[in-house]
Formats: sequence, C-alpha cells, structure tokens
Amino acid sequence: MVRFDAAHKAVHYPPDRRFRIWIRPSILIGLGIAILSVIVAAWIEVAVAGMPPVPAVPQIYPNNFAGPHGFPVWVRYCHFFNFLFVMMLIRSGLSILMDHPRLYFNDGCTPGSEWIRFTPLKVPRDRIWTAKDDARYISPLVGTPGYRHTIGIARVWHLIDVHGFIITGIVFIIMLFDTEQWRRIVPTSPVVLLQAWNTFVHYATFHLPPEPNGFYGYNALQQIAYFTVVFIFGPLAIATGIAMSPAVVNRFPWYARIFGGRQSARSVHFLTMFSFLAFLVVHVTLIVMTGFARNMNHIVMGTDDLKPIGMYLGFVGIGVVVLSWIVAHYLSWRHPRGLQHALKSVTYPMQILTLNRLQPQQKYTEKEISSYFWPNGKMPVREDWKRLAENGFESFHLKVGGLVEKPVELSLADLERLGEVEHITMHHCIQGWSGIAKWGGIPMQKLIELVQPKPEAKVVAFFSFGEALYGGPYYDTQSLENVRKPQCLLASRMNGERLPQVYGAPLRLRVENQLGYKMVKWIERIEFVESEKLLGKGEGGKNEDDEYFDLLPNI
Ligand SMILES: Nc1nc2c(c(=O)[nH]1)N[C@H]1C(S)=C(S)[C@@H](COP(=O)(O)O)O[C@H]1N2
Ligand SMILES: [Mo]
Repeated sequence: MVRFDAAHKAVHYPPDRRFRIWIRPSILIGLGIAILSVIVAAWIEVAVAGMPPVPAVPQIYPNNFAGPHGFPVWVRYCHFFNFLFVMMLIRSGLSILMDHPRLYFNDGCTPGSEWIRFTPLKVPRDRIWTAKDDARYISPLVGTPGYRHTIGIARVWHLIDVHGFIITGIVFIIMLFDTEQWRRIVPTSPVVLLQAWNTFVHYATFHLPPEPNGFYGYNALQQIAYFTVVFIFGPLAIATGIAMSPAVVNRFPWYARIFGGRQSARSVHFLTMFSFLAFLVVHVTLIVMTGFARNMNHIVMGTDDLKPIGMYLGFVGIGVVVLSWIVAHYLSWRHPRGLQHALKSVTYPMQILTLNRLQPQQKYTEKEISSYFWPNGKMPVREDWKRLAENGFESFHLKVGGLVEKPVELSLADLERLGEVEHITMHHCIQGWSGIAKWGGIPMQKLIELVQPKPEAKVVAFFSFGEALYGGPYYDTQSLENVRKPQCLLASRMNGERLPQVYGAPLRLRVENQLGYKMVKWIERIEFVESEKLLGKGEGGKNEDDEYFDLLPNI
C-alpha cells in the first residue's frame, strides 16, 4: 500500500471502496438468451443428428505439410510483446474506466441511462454530485496505477503502451502477408464457417474435437477466433480509442457516429477489452488442455516436440509481464513527474503536428443538446466570488493583463458588446463522460484583438475563483495559437441562459479540441505570458501540476 498524506488519501484511498457491477437487466437477459440458445441448438443437433464430423487435419490445405506451418521467430516475439502490451493496456484502461465507472450508449451520459456501472452508487439528485465525486477505487493489484482518481498516470501508461501495441500489430500484419503465414489465420472458404460450427458443437456439448496440432494448422473455430482477435478486436480497439479524441470528434463529428456516438465508442472500446480478456481465458484454458508442453514449445521455441523447455521459458515470459506491472506500479508512485514528461516527449511534438492542427467545427442541433450535463470541480468558496454572485455578477470585472499592449477590465456587459456568438458542441471530460450543450460568449480572438498581445506573449493563462482538488487556485493555460481557433469562447451563457453557478459563472473557457479540464470555470482573470513554465509548478495548469495530466490533451 502506498503511503498517502491526508489530502491524497481522501482522494485515492477513500473509506468507501466497494465495488459492484450492475448491468441493465434487459441486456443481461438478452445476452443470456442468445448464449443459451446457441448452446441448446448444439445439444439438439447432437441429439437429432449425432456429433458432426470435424476433420483432424486443417481443412484449408488438405496436405498440411505443403502449406505454411510452424511459428517463425517474428510470430513468437509479436505474441509475447502483444501479451505484454495488451495486459498493460487492460490494467491502465481499468484505472481509467473507474474514474467514470458508467458506460452509456448516449452522449449526454444522463445518470440512470447507463447500461453497465461499476459502482454501487446511484447519482443523488438532491445535491451537487460531480464526476469527481463519482470516481471509484480500484485495487492496484488489478489496475495500473490503481487506487482512486489516478487517471493522469493511468493515461500515461495507456498512451505510451498503445504505441507498442500498434507497432507490434503493424509488424505482425506486414510479416503475416509477407509470408504465407496469413493463410493460417485468414479463413478463405465459407466451408470454414460450417466447420467452425461443428467444432463449436463439440465444445458446447463438453467434447474435445480432434486436435489438429497447431504447428501445422488450426481447427476452423480456432482460425476464426485468431482472425477475429487480430483483424477485428485490435483495429476496433484502436478505432474506438480515436473516437474518444475531442480533437478528432470536434473536427469530424461523423467519425464518432460510425460507432453510434462518442459514448457508444467508449462502450465498444470497453467491450473489445472484455473480448480480449474472454479470449485470453479460453485461449489459455485450451492451451493447457490440448497438450501444454507441446503448445508452449510451439509459441516459445518454435519447435514441435514435448521437451519442457518451452514451458519453463514461457513461465519466465509470464514472470516478465507480471514484473512489468510491479515496475509500472513503482514508477507510478515514485516518479510520476518523470512519467508525465515521458509521455509528453512522445505525444506533444506529434500532436502539434497532427491532432492539434484540426480546426473544431461542430454543428450539433438544438435537439441534440443533452438534458443532463455532469458538473465537475469545486465551487468557489471565496467571499468576493460569493458577493459577486449575489447580484448576478453585475459588478464583476474580468481583468486581462500580462504581456499585452492594452490591459483591460471588462464587465459582462462590456464583453457582450464585443459580439457574442453561440455554438452547440460536445464536451469531453478526461474521466470519460461527455455532454452536448450550447455555449454563448465572445470568441477569444475578439479579446486578443482588443488587448493586443506583445510579440513575446505565447501562452494565455486563465485563473479561477475556484480551488483545485488539492487546494490552491485552479488555473490552466492555452497556447495563444490555440485560443485563436474557431469555437474557442469565453462563455457567459449555457443553453441560452446566463451561465449557471455550477457550470462556471460568471465566465468559463470553451476550447473544443481539448479535454474538459483545460476549460477553466469561474474565471477571475486572464494573463498573457511568455511560457507556462513561469506559472505554478510549470506544467501548464493545476491538473497538470498536481495530477500529471497532459499539457496538450487532444485525445
Ligand atoms: N475552476 C475550475 N474549472 C474547471 C474544473 C475545476 O475543477 N475547477 N474542472 C474542469 C473539468 S475536469 C471539467 S470536465 C469541466 C467540467 O465542466 P462542467 O462542470 O460544466 O461540466 O470543467 C473544468 N473546469
Ligand atoms: Mo474533466
């Protein structure tokens, strides 16, 4: 157990660490019926027509020695690295999931509309319940880094790891088609489907079909399973991961719609993870049951014999993977800043060149506005904010200063006179929830024209009346370049009305190509500076300083 100070313990290791899974009953029943009916069909077939034949040799190439066979060294290495990366993706993914432990098929994430939740709590409606309040604990034995609300570091592992996962996948697929090996896992005849069903009938009625010896070929069901994992689950996991990027979805809203919306994409992303896990369980079970030593020699040594060496080295390989979790845990809690910077060195230059260039251009309709919008953050407790709130922020003056030619102090009415615009956009919180709302306010570009930043001003800092999770005023920064983009607003209105207090009154930022934490609420003042390094701990914002979030969260 990591030793926390009181403030961190309250967040990471709260007294309520219960874990519950609730699934919408209709989904559970539907799934139960679907699974049961195929199993019953198998039993009926066996009762009526007897056990269907399954050829002992692979059906794709009748003379199995003529076709591609064996496990070349690249297959074995890809297999190991894939296992290493997938396990870390799953572990860090679970930590991320628990930060908003509900999955939906609607982009508004209305509490109660989730199809599955991993928390015993129903969202209370009689008080403010923020998304942060809703985050759940996960044991560090299961998640990386585990505990509660450790999403900054969980994302570091997830996003560094996914590079390894993708590179392994690309190498594997190139080699697969560069050799004849692809024929081993790509079904090329519809007969395979029939034979896969016949094979399934064996398993479903508790029989083992004839073992084809995977060195030379797989049975049809195995072939389809491997094909599905490589060519469907892998790409789907990547594609749905991208569908959660605010930069991508706000530039190409149709992309999320391919998966049925942003939250459906998140649900599918979860389901691919679940499918990988389910595959792993069945795969390992069958490897043990159908000749463990021989199978291990195949995938570890590339030989087809019964010597124990493959088994021993295989266990060492599994040990290395488990060791990677222990090392990740150690690094997460001892060197989080180093990890944050490691991810930054990989993603920051890449995002500046790619995702961050996309210009937000969302056009949602009034009808798509979410009926619910999760709140986040701590309401300001400062007396001056409370006094301003009492008279509807009439006496509020936004201070804009720093490296500008013309520092100004503007009331809400002054701001309004700069020319307000409205956009209906989708908000993406780092925790996983989203919501569609109409935001009204003045484009940051207008304010920039007014104050005229000096040439050395590169960064705009937004300071809040509100406190951050671990205390101290909340702030965040944007590059001057990014706030010039369309749809970047200093918002004073939400869904056609004055910005409600919970959602950031009197002013909040909207930057549609980044995650929610960049959008400071309860803005008190704006300062133009040379670099974000001059503020706070120098990471670019309060969450970046204290929670190791990314400086540039386009994804
Ligand atoms: N001052 C301040 N602004 C903040 C936060 C905060 O904690 N304090 N949370 C951020 C996060 S994490 C999100 S997702 C959005 C949430 O905006 P909402 O409450 O309108 O949904 O506000 C952002 N702005
Ligand atoms: Mo957030």
